[in-house]
Amino acid sequence: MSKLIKTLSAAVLACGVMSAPVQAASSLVVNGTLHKVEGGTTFDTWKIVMLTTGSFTVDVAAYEASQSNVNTAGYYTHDINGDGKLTWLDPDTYFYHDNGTGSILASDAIFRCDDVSNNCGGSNYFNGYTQETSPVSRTTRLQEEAPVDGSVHFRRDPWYDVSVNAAGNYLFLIADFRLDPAEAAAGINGGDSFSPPSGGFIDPILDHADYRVTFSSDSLRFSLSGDTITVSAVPVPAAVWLFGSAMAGMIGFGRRKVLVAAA
Ligand SMILES: [Ca+2]
Ligand SMILES: [Ca+2]
Ligand SMILES: [Ca+2]
Repeated sequence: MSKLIKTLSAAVLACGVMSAPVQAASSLVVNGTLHKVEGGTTFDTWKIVMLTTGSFTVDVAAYEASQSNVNTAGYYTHDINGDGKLTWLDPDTYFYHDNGTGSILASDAIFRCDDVSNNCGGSNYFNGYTQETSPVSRTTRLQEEAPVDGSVHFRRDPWYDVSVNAAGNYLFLIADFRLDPAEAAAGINGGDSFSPPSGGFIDPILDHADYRVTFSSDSLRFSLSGDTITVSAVPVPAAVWLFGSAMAGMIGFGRRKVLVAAA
């Protein structure tokens, strides 16, 4: 075995030892349930720790019918989470700064996205942020894309691409339409109720509503611990570094031989 092949073999062996199993994945699905309580409805808060800048997609599926009125053409119901029940969350999502205190402050609100291509545009930023200046910005997907996003409602479930321009700690809030920053700070979506299809839907479930959120990215990785979602860059495998080093060594070795031969 030549010295070069031995070097490469050693690199591959080292790689086998160093590349520990990576838990982070290119997509992450979280599920939750919001509840009707005295005075309104609950909302959920997920922490998002952004270790890097980059882009990812947020895709919410919740409202378990294709239209909000049973008489609308194309109306059908679909049990998204397969629990045998139809529930009626019209999801409203928000990004906030995570101030680390456990309290949600209106002054930390960054943006809102309510629906596919609705209440998800330039005027739905808070605290003076704009699409251009926000540390986290988003661009809605379009209604005509909806058939592939896992949602069934014509637009109620938000679906958008997030651009993280500053690494840091953020909060992702999901509520029933709509959760004003003052309500988020107060801890309850005041006076809110879930919205079953109109037009004669019989005996709707109104005490709770379920949701599913899929985070995905071509260039970032997600991991979940409790209610904290950590988003990181795709790690460069140890094998790549070691192979690169070995190749550099080979090139240097080859070059020295040429120089010696030329002398
Ligand atoms: Ca269901
Ligand atoms: Ca919505
Ligand atoms: Ca409200």
